[in-house]
Amino acid sequence: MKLHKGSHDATGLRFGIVVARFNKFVTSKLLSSCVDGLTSHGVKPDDIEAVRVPGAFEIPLVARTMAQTKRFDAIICLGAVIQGDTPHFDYISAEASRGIGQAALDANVPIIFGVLTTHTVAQAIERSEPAKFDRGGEAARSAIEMARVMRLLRRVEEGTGFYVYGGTCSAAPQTGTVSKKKGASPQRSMEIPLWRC
Ligand code: INI
Repeated sequence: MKLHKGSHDATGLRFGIVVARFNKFVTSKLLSSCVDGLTSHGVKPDDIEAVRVPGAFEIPLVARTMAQTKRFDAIICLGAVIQGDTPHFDYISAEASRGIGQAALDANVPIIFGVLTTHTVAQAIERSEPAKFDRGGEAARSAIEMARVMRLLRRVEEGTGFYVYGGTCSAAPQTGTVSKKKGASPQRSMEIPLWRC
């Protein structure tokens, strides 16, 4: 069986980070452990660009704009929404998660949800701590894996890679046809090996 999946080797990949200033005592830790996570997997510091925004509510627009430039293999969103006495928390966290998901689909680029949504300040702090939950480092690893998966799938579109199926794996490759262009004639399509994994 040959199983292709996104690895954590990040050499040559480029990342954008959008980080909220609100609750900076938490988001600055998310940012530093995220950057550490990227560089420790081989990303060059020059291949990381970070943009600060006022709060989590502003993250989706900036994430989508960065993603649409096509200069990045993935965008990582970092923020901390902490529950208070009013329903404000619900509006901010719902809009941040919905908007970030929508931005990824609109731009067709992986956008990672590294926004903490917690009941207490203590929960937010321990989730940002590299020695505890390390959500910043986790966001970095998710971004690398998604960037690799998307590069792999795009190579399939170009006819130079292998497709990975969900479901049962087959031991031997089967042959499938991949069109180089949408609606291309069979003559302009190419046969490539497909492993059902
Ligand atoms: N922004 C956050 O990132 N986290 C919060 O906990 C938060 N709370 O609780 O209010 C928050 N509010 C600001 C919001 O994201 C916007 O920046 C603001 O409403 C201006 O649009």
